[in-house]
Amino acid sequence: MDRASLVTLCKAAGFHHVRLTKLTTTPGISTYLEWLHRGHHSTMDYLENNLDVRKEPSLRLNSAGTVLVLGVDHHSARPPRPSPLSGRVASYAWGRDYHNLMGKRLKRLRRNLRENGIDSWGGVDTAPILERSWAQAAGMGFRGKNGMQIFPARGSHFLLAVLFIEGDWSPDRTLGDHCGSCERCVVACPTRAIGSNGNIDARKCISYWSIEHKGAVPTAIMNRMGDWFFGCDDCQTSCPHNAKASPSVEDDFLPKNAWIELDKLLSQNDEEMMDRFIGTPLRRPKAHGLRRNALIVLGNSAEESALPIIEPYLDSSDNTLKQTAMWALSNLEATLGSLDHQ
Ligand code: B12
Repeated sequence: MDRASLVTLCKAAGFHHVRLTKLTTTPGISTYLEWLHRGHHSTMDYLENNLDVRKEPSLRLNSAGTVLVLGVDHHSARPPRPSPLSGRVASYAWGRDYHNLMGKRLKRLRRNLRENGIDSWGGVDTAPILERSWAQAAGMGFRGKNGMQIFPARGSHFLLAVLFIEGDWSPDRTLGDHCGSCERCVVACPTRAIGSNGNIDARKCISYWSIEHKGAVPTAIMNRMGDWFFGCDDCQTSCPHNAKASPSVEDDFLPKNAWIELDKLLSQNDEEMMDRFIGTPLRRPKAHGLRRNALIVLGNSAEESALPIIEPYLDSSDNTLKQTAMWALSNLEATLGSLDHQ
């Protein structure tokens, strides 16, 4: 198969961006190991698994010669806040879960490649693959100071999948730095999670605490979460390359869950909550994590009407929810008190 036909096959499978690079030892693996060594992955222990494959993907497919880096745009404009008691959701999670969406496309692509005699191995997000390292090597954007892969003047609102395939094709060009002296993301990060070289300390990242972490969130983080209910996009919305991002063509990424009305959410039982978010990333923290996040946002809301929604959780038999409610109530009362004195 020639290169153009390969790219056409990827696009026909539903990937908007396709880049190729040669398979080598994973570039950036030492950065990754150092990140783990410093404990920056926090409780995400699964990131320590299969380090041999992360370093040498050829261990899974020793006949592979090329890395296909695939991207799907998910951007659309944020709709207005529906009510004062609403929590903000990171844009990648506004619609359908990208693991399902891109996973299906990957399956289709792999089947088509196999029909052409090309074997492959890869994944979306969860496989032991350093996706941004390969994206950086293949020129699927450049690595920004916020750690995101960013297309110059087109932005970072795209999600990645990586496929290791048999055969050799000419590689795409790696992109150089387009951040220059700009540090808007570093300044915009509410918790100072962005270190040098775009390394994110997950122990400070709101995305980690609101999506991945189970249990109580430290007070210092809750104080800074503002209205972020699920994930955080501050390091992306502050980036000038995202200023003119064009909307995704995917109906599945339309902003269905850009805001969650927290009073309505907390009136639902766990089962209703989970049913409501079937097929979306919002199920990841489970009902317990969503309740915790809702209480945090209400505690930061400066809205008196949030008080009676928080109060019942002061008697919760669940320690995390009880502690979070105690913080939320005292934070909210302090804010309302200081507003009264203005
Ligand atoms: C764990 C994880 C998280 C963690 C940790 C984030 C982090 N920065 O590491 C948490 C939960 C905090 C998180 C948050 C988010 N995530 Co996340 N996450 C991942 C995951 C599963 C692994 C990332 C990882 O390995 N981190 C470790 C660090 C060290 O690696 P890295 O930042 O990817 O950098 C690599 C390269 O850039 C390179 N490198 C870095 N510096 C240097 C320097 C040199 C000299 C060289 C040679 C190489 C090099 O080496 C690094 C290691 O491979 C990937 C999917 C995957 N399998 O890769 C998604 C992924 C990175 N996440 C993604 C997204 C969308 C997000 C969020 C935007 C979600 C949100 N809105 O809340 C935020 C963004 C936070 C941020 N600014 O990075 C996308 C990013 C797409 C893109 N365009 O870049 C990915 C790729 C998922 C996907 N399949 O699309 N995430």
